[in-house]
Amino acid sequence: SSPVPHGIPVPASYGDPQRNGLTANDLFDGMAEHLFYTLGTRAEGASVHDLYMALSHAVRDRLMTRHLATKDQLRAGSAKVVAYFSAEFLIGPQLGNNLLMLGMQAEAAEALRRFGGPGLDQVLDVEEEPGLGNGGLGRLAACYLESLASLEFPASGYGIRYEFGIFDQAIRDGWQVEITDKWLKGGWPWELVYPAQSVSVGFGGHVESYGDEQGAERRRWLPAHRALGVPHDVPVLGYRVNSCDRIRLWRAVAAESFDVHAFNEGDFQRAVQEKVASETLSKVLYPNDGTDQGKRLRLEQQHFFVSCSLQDMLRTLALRGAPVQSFAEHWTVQLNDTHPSIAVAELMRLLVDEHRLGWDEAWTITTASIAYTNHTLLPEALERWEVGLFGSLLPRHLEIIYEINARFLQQVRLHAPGDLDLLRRVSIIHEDGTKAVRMAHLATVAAHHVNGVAALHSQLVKTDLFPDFAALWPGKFTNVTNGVTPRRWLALANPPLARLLGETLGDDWPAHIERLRQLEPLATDSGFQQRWAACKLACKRRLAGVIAEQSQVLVDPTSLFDIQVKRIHEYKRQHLNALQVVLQYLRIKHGETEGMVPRTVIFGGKAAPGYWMAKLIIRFISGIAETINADPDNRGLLRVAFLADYNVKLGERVYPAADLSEQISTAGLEASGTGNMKFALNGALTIGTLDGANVEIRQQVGTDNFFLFGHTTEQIAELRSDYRPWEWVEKVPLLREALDLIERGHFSNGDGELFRPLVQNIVGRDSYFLLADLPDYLVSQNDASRLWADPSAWQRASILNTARSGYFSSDRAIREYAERVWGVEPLPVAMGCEVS
Ligand code: OX2
Repeated sequence: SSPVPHGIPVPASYGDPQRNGLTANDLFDGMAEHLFYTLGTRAEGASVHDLYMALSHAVRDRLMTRHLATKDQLRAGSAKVVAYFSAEFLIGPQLGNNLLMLGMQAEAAEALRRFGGPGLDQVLDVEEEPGLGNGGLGRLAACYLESLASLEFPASGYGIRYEFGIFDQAIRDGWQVEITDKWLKGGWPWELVYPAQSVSVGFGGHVESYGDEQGAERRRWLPAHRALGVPHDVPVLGYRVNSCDRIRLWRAVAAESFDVHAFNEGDFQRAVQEKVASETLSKVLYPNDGTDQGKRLRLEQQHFFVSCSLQDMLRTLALRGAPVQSFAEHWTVQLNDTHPSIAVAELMRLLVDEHRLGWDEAWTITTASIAYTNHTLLPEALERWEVGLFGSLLPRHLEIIYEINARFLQQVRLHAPGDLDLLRRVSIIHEDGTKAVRMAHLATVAAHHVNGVAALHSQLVKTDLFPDFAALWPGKFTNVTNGVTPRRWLALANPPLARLLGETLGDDWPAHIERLRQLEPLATDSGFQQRWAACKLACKRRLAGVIAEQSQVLVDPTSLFDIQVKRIHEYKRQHLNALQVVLQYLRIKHGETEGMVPRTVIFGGKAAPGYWMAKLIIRFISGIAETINADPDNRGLLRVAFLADYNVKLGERVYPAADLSEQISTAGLEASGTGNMKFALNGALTIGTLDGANVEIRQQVGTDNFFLFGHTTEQIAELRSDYRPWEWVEKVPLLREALDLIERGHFSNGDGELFRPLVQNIVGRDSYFLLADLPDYLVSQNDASRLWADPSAWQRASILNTARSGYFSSDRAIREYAERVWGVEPLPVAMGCEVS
């Protein structure tokens, strides 16, 4: 209950045009006020960063009325709310996006003009991006929250406010160097802190039995220590609507800031130890994309944010005056991979131990509210926690998991009497060798739906990953193909194209992405093709500028921009692309340039710091770039660039500038991909395997507008049993020579050792079937060159790629989740003030 009685007038500025007005005038006044009162500086002499902060605060003010109205409506109502649980939210820069959502880009530019200093682009450029994710999985969570808000679904993201996000990547002497990401150093204006809503989370300790008032035996957990989670909310405004959801990120602080007893005894170090240990929980993001390190701190992080979030959700239930029994009617929880799957045990513990519900009732609530998204089939990514470690950190949760497992296995016994092998395979506890908790099994047993992230992947989840579970519960498994938000990835990232689309489809196209279809008849219109090409060229010029500034490499914006950006992984096969580049280079050296067109091959992506082969691949790309770019024989036919520090901000420069999108993973290994969608949406043609969402992209855009190559998933499976990569070497002209050149140090200033492990990896084992796919890949690359040589045919295909990519909007994906998984309805937010 609030100490301030109801009926007190809201602040004068709530709903006041000064704070909510969307004109350049209002924004200018807001900025002036924030420069003075918030930043304590004067407009004269304000730095670019000061202006960024002032503008951000002024824009944030304009979110606040909507944000509070969204919250008020939620608190008062009974609508089911989506809780999207994710250890990663890769939200990207906020200012430009919020201006777009509010429809105030021009106003912001005008307000800045009145200060007479730097322009909007310069101001947007100083924003530090919160790198609170590794790659696709974290970015997906951000796109989904944006679509949830834009479609007016009540929702909250729940995650961790890492003090240090994904490292910044520098390239030194061709090697990746990791630099600590200090995204908070200049102050980050996009979060709202609510210390009063902090919650306490336990770790370690032991469990004991006791008799409750009714004389029933109960279990209770006595944690050895506790940490506090302080909520930091990032508002997520929907596109031109009042709905302003949030991502609630938890920061860990010590329950007591220091041990007074130790302090009094003069042990100053021990006095602050607890504080340091607690804060470590939200200190840093693990920089592995899709691989699991099995570190204790990682499990602590997972439990920390999940426990905070569930307690927070139960608290809002109480605010609504609803009983805990109705949890599943008020909340639907989506687990973004298994990282938050401890939620199954924690929700059971909260319901059974803290709220004293019976097991069966608690289990009904838990299974009615939790759904699980699988993002990978790679065995190295499937989380398992050694029982010893798990039990020492979360003893009560381990008990609960054993109980869940016992009941589940009994169900299996009834279903398949005597099938001991089945029991062993599906058990939540892995029993061979060191006992471990299989988190994917825990999530699958509890979830009401399990989905993969592309049609092919969801199929493989059923047939390869969880065939036993799929036989037990066929209706549980489903597919929701990933999507990306067309606001950030088209309207914001590609201003020239956004303008053209506005003129062609009407200004509100970003809210109605299916309208892209209306471009189809224009695909052969030569006037439209020319305008289309002009947009692309402008974006390529912009990217060429970034490359020149970053690496002093000059690239020709009229050449074919052939781009592969994503985390560096052997299964994603950046080294296949690099090998192809070396072969093109040899063709040039041999004067066999027939059919070649001027190309700029661009790479970007981070390697996990402990992933040695991925780092060597970066070194290899740097090596070929250096050698090839310096070779005068090129005559402008081939340039190679490695873009350092690939992140959301750079992505906004990259996708719009691409002609050709490299999606070349070994079939069956990339669950979906989302970069592939961003490229196609921006009119790039894909060269790709039948993997992940590539399959659906090809179906949507048309097989003629997609360069397909490579073995299928089934063919790869067949090859696997008897694969001798060295036998494939002779099938490719120039390949022997290329491999020799690489080994002899042609791309490493004569160092004949450096790339030997890479060559041996490929020729010796080739676990990712580069050589088996190489011949076909080269054919497809030639097809791409041939089409490029016919500009009108290329433009047509490019336009059709955009026209037919509306399916890959995260709006479509979110509607599918809402209908088929969550059972939630939009809830438009009513508000006094108008949205433009
Ligand atoms: C990624 C997948 O590798 C990628 O294919 C997918 O598009 C993305 O998730 C979003 O669904 N960590 N990252 C992923 O999976 C895991 C695990």
